[in-house]
Amino acid sequence: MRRREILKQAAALEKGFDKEQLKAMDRDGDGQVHKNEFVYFMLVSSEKTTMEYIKRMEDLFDQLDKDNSGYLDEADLLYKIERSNKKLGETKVETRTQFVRDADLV
Ligand SMILES: [Ca+2]
Repeated sequence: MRRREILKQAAALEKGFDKEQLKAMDRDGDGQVHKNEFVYFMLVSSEKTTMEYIKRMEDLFDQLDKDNSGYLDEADLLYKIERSNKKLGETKVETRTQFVRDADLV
C-alpha cells in the first residue's frame, strides 16, 4: 500500500468504521472486534507490520503456552523447567523441583 492510500485510509478510519471494516477486523469471527484485533488491523493496514509476522508471533505464543490455557503463566514455566530437567537427569530433577516449590511457583 502506498503512502497516499495509507493517508486516505487513515482519514477514512478517523470518520469511523463501516460494517465491512469491522468484519475484516474480526479475525476470530466471534462478531466482536477485540482490542487486539483492532490493533492488528491498524498495524497491518498502516504497514507497521504484516499478518505473516503477527501469525508467527501467535505461533510462538502457542509454543510457549504449554498447557494451552491461552495465557502464559507459572504452569508454562514449570513445564519448561521440567522438560529441561529431563535432559539433565533424575538427580537434577528432584533438586530443581524442590527449588520451584521453595520459590512458591507451585
Ligand atoms: Ca473478534
